[in-house]
Amino acid sequence: MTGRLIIGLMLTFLLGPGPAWLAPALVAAAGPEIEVREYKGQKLDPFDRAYDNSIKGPQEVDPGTFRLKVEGLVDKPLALSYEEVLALPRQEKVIVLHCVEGWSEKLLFEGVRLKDLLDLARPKPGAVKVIFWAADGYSSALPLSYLLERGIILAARINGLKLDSRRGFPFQLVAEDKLGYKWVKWVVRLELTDKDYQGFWEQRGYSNEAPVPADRK
Ligand SMILES: Nc1nc2c(c(=O)[nH]1)N[C@H]1C(S)=C(S)[C@@H](COP(=O)(O)O)O[C@H]1N2
Ligand SMILES: [Mo]
Repeated sequence: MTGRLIIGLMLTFLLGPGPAWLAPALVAAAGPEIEVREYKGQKLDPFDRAYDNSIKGPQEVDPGTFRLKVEGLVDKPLALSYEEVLALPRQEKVIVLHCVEGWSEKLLFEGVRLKDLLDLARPKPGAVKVIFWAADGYSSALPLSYLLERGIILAARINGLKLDSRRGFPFQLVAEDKLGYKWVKWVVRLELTDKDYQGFWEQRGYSNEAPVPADRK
């Protein structure tokens, strides 16, 4: 941030104010990203917060070497770079995450549809579940039909800002209508299977269906 500011000031000094057409490009290259806190009249919760309940804390995923793998019961296993994933059509939606601990947060998520991603991998007829594996060893599974029919997305941005090591870079699953423990962060691998699968919290007694209770909606 300070570095960008100094570079910006140096450019201004060296190049002068420059032609008007250059200004937006320089702003785009050097300017800080602005967080969206209100979307279509809805107030959003903040991107940054001190609270963290993840099993191993923040994770550093190297954007250079990272590949999102899609494996298991698929005709065409995938290993896509961050840019390749984001070349798919983008979608944004405001959704509330409800954790079993009792708190909730309303955020603007932007990402790609699981349907578009899975169309590339072509699930085999027997595939019924997708296990989401994360960089911290966490995992959770959801029915393939739910992911496809509900238009579920894998988010790369929250409130207009790119996910970071705390928020779940590169991707967080936006498991609408499901409790927070289904919203896998730091997603690095999808595994399609014909079996039932219990994730990290599910193995410890939490419901595999994980519906958001009606009184919390
Ligand atoms: N990889 C990973 N994903 C995870 C977790 C975790 O520990 N590791 N915790 C889950 C739980 S219990 C909740 S409530 C949400 C919190 O998501 P948030 O940080 O976006 O609020 O992340 C979920 N995804
Ligand atoms: Mo949670």
